[in-house]
Amino acid sequence: MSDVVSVRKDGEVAVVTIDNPPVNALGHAVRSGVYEAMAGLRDDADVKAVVLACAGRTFSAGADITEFGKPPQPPALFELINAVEDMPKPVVAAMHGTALGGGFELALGCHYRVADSKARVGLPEVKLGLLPGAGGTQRLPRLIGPEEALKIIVSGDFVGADKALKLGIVDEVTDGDVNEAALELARRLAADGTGPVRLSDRDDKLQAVKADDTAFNETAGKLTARARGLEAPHACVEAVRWSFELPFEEGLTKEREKFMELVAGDQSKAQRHIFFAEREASKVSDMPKGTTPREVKTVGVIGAGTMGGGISMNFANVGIPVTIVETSQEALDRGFATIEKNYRISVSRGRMSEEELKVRMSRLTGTTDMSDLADADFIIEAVFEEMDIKKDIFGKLDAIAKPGAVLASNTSYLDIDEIAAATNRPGSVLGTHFFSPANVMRLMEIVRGEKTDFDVLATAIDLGRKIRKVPVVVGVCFGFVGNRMLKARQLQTEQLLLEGATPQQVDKAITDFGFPMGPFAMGDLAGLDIGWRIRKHVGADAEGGRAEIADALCEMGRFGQKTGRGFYIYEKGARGGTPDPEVEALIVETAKRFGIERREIGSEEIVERLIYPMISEGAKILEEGIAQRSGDIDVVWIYGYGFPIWRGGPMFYADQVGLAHIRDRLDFYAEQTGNDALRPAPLLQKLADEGAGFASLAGKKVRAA
Ligand code: T1G
Repeated sequence: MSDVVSVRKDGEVAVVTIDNPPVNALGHAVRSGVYEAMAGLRDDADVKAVVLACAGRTFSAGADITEFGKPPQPPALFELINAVEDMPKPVVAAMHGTALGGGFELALGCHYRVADSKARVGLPEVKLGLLPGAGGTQRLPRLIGPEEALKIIVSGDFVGADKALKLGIVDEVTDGDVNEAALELARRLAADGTGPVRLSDRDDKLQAVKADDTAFNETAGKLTARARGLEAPHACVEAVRWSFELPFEEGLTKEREKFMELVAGDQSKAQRHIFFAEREASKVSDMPKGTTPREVKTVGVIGAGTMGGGISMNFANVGIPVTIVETSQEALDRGFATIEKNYRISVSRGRMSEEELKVRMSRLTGTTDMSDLADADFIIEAVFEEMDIKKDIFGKLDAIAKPGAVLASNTSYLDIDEIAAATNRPGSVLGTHFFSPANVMRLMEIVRGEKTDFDVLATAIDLGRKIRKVPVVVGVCFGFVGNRMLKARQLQTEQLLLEGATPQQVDKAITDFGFPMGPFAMGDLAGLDIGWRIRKHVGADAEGGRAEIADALCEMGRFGQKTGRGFYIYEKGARGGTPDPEVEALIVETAKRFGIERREIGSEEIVERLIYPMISEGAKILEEGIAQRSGDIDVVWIYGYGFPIWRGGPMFYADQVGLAHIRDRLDFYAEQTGNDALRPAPLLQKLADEGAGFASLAGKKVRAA
């Protein structure tokens, strides 16, 4: 046997065990090991039944994603699964942990399935820009019906053991040892002489939808409604349809063809890049091995405003009690009312029970006395973006917080080192930058100060994961990674208005590119007054450069959706804003005042003028070591700003476009606008000249020109 697959006999039952840490991915060695094991057991007359199990923390989590794009090595996963299904004796899958993708498909090739009560199953291939490519789109519909199968395959969501039992995905759920339970079932099957039940032979669950696919089509429409620009969800629907429109073998062949097409496509390459980049982004290259995070049992949050409230919810959601500090009871009441309102929305959508709402609210305690944070393990300040206020708070926290407490600021661009210097424990200070709405957006920029201790960094990363965020470790600079690049984009948005574009043209170009919203609609949603106040406070050139139009609108009290008017007009009950001739007149008049000759501007230029300066800023961020990897920057933009995941993030996208082209276009626009700030960053220039991409920097110390 191979060292990743073993076989042992227990009476008339053989147990085949996969042992390929960390997640029993079905790489070549595993596939050939199981293939050979099954071949040997097939003709072994002493063996009447087989159990297929996995060692370690989980049943197989699927194909080995690192193998994609490399020459295939037989047996292919679908061949292995067909061989398992063809076994002349019953094969029972024993599932624990997360049986996902090809791992779940392997279980579907087995004839019976037993799960432990905490197990989950799923087909998350769609999140990698793929579809289940080893029979899942043909077998699962035969097990639970096409409509239910569609929900699992197109969403990529995991299904818990109880629901899996209800749906008929598993035959048994056990609170005990799943391998024992599977062995028991196998013994019974052997004793009864019960043979294999092959899904490929079943079509009873397909009859209803063959007769009438209306409900199926409705479900498909709902599931793909938000698939903006993504190919895989539609491919999944097509493949599930084959399960009831074609014979099994034909459906399997077409599924395979579609899989091969998707796996070679740009979208899946981008989404697989993000899968690994997301996991890399919280690894700190110089962190000593064995650095252990401090234990966090209680959290303190200072500020119950939009951010403080949203931040607090993340901890209450995962059972960590939070003490929220505000300056007045009235501010606390407002904050708690907002939190409860947010939870009520989840209850009204059936995502949470009334009981759970009460439990989560019970984990939140309000106080106006900061000394109530004396025992908190991790304290997050989420007050106004004013350095003096933050330094004052950190000075007070330093005196109140217990030794070993971590002190974090949610600042979105201020200097963490300056904040840390307001305490006698700079090693315990860092930034935890959440993105609004903080209880929804998954990105968490962890801002590492010059003096931040490694275990403090590890604590913030570990806590970020616990509250289901995507932590990205970044360095100190104005705006860190995300907002610094957003500033580069914002500098161009207003310029484009003065040069000839309208807000709706810019927004449409960006939504067509794949963002959920354009910059002007986003500004109206967040409130134009936020940037306006910052520009007035820190000076236009510091925050986001000149924003004549936005400032003029704010002077007119047009803050955006909250005032009914911003760049657009927001009629009561209307979805989205409508263009406002008044705003266009303001733009024309302002351009005239600046002596700018307006011209027609196409969407291609708009995309280049907004995205390429961001990429150039990203190159500067890499040069300065503010981000460790280009993939970290991609993760920030995917999870913090809605950069279309099927483009892989700004730096991955740049490599797809080609850095030489980006360099040339930036030089062209710098000439055309007379704005040297548009020139390509030295690192971008260097890589372009070498014909390389940002990916070539992987694992290297970044050096500029
Ligand atoms: N292949 C290769 N490496 C994988 C992997 C996989 N499928 N899944 C995880 N890893 C690595 C991961 O990069 C990390 O590495 C380590 O394992 C721990 O993962 C034909 C084609 C299982 C829920 O999409 O969802 O089957 O950083 O940090 O938080 O139809 O991993 O330690 O070096 O995420 O406990 C479909 C992907 C594949 C499942 C565990 N399967 N994995 O989460 O640990 S395509 C998936 C996950 C397929 C077939 C198709 C999660 C997890 P490192 P982790 P975790």
